[in-house]
Amino acid sequence: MQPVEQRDEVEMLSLMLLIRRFEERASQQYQAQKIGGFCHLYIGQEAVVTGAVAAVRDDDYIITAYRDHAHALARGTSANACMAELFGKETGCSRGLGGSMHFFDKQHHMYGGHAIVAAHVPLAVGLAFAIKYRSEDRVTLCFFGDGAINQGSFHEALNLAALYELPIVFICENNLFAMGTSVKRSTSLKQIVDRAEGYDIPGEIVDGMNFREVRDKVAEVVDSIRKEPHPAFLEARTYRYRGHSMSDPASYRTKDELEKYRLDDPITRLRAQLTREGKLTNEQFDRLDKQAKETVLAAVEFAEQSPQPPLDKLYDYTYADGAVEAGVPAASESRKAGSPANLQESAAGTAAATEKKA
Ligand SMILES: Cc1ncc(C[n+]2csc(CCOP(=O)(O)OP(=O)(O)O)c2C)c(N)n1
Ligand SMILES: [Mg+2]
Repeated sequence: MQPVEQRDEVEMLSLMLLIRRFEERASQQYQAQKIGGFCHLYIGQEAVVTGAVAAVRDDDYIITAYRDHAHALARGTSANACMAELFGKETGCSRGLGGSMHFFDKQHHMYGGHAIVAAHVPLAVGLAFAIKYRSEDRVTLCFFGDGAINQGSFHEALNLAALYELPIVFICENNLFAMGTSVKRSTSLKQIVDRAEGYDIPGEIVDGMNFREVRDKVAEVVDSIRKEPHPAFLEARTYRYRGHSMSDPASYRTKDELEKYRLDDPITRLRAQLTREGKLTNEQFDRLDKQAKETVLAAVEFAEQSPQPPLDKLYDYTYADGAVEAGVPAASESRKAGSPANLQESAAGTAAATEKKA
């Protein structure tokens, strides 16, 4: 990708289209039972990650929660590798072992894909700590939902980031709901951004449906962090058009509310801005959309044709190298372990290893 200043807005619009079409197709493939496990769609929120990624360098770190397809695509992970991961295939970005919630792409500095709400926020702080420790001028972008801000790990992480003045931007994607719970019912604050104040972290609200506003604000904050490392907090106000996951009919909100946000669609908005300014024609837009759809269809074909991970890889990456010496059964041993008794033994081994370390 190009450096920030030259990153073309038409290119970013086509990235938003790719994300939108990818997820629409993923939804269809999920319903056709080609995709197992959970699947959370990002449709409606595209301007947040696209705007943020447009404002950073390729070697900056990003990390997010389980609504992660868009974050990987925005970072440059191919649609093929993303779709194959959804299909649980060996060619997927997590070798088919992670699935929808655990996209990972070290090459593009995308550090997940994390299913436990707010559990990745301390990891993000670890990434930012590594940057400072190595005296680099990178920045970590940590995305999370409104549901994360009341978790203990979130508070611990913000405290450390502030105390150590770490180069990190906390980006809360406030889509108004955590599963079916409205943020008004879960959070005592008038506005989420006020969370940052308690830790003396500068915070601002951005319109998460507006690509340009997100990009410009992230660029401004990142520029200041590169000059002098410090944490910053952005509350991006956005909306997910679909339910929490594929199995959620989203009956806790009204059609009118959904319609209001659809009228403010981030893709339509950037398209209108570019068209007004004479930078995009309708024919060009249609071509970009067609390309996005073709890329995604090719990704489905790629995922279909790709092999399953071999069975003997099932337990790989479960334990760190060296865990066996510490008392955890070897992958090859645990592979043999089918019975509950053996599984109990494994658990005992893990407990023994933990005890030894403590
Ligand atoms: C620690 C923990 N508690 C509960 C859950 C179940 N859970 C999964 S998603 C979710 C809602 C999170 O909402 P939010 O952070 O706003 O993200 P969004 O889904 O809106 O993107 C919950 C409670 C979980 N995964 N982890
Ligand atoms: Mg939410």
